[in-house]
Amino acid sequence: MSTSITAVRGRQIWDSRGRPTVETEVTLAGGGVGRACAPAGASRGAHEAVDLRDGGARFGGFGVDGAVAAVNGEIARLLNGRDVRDQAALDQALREADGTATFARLGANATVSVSLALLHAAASQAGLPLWAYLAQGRPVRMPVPEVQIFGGGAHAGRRTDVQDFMVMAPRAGSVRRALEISADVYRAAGELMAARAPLAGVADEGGWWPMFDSNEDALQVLTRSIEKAGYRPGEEVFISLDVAANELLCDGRYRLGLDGAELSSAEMVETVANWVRRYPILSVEDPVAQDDFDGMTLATTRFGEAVQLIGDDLLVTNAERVRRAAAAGAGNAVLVKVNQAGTVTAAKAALDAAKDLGWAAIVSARSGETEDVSIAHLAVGWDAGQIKVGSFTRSERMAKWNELLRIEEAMGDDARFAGASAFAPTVAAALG
Ligand code: 2PG
Ligand code: MG
Repeated sequence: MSTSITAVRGRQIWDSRGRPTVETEVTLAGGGVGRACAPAGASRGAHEAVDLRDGGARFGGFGVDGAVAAVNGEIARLLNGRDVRDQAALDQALREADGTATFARLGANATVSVSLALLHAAASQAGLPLWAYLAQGRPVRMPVPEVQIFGGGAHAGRRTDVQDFMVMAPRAGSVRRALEISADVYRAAGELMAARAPLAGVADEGGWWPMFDSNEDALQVLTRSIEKAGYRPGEEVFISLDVAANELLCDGRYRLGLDGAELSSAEMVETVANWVRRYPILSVEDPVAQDDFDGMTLATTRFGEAVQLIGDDLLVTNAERVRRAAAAGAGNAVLVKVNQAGTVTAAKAALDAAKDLGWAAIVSARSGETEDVSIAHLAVGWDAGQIKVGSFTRSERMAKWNELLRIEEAMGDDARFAGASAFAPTVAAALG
């Protein structure tokens, strides 16, 4: 059968932080080939699937010899001869073979590269681009990009407490236009920052390395950057934040080092609520820590009607946690990272759970990335509505933005920008 798996081959390659990562190539009897690379997070939730690292002195402990060996040995034996079209069954076989809840034995870096490579191989054998293979003829929307302008937190030596200062242009009408707008804002932000002090380069995801006196100072400069670029903040361009508040938690308190503040969960929510009131903020990710469902519920009650509230470390791309959060009114959107779930099928389940509940979904890159462009195809083919890739420099980011442009062009007249429809209903209504 042409869709039989004939080879699964893993190798060590290097990611955007110069750390080893796993790449897998899957070959089929019919000649179809799929290849995918594992990304790696820096601000990781305790409940996400875990990478297998060699430890020890070599490569700072980040080696992936064990994960590569798992792909070439146990996983290859498990998958050889099977039908690549049974993604769910193959992902389930990986889960059962691993035997842990977090892929701790085989490594999520091994399983995610395998799972995605299987998907690519199936699309290749079907003669379709991945997004079209996933869409199966259903109409899908082009996702609204979230583009980072300043990178902080764990991605920039904690130079700001908030991790990602991003922009969104949900009224842009196309990915192409949304990216042009983001490029203008990125450039304007660099000019404004250079006027204050020499620029200090870029952070892990390509956003300007932040040099601000407070977290709010960054919000002010970002708002001014939107204006300087010639756009109306809160109308044409909005701010999106990833607070990544899990990284701020210290002895049960949220520590904002830049602001000299130590806050309770309720005070943390109030601080973010004040930012939301004062700045054109449309979306906030992880305003509280990974197990603070109560804080997320409070945030949702305080400002979740008109503002997107995303769970990342809180939900870790886990369908069960999405359902638990929805039942508690804790948020209205899920970040979807395939490597948090460990397989394509588990990640899709989290996205489907969110959609069933009327929540929004954002397919996301990690801070450690490669030239792999799978997420551009997943965001389109799964009709996620939104995508988060990082900033507008560094080719591991640009590769994904550019792939979206190719997909949008290939769709031609059928291309439909998700716009306001990408958000949960109350947020979409507020956007108009
Ligand atoms: C996040 C991601 C991307 P990391 O927190 O959303 O910004 O970061 O991959 O380090 O978890
Ligand atoms: Mg996050």
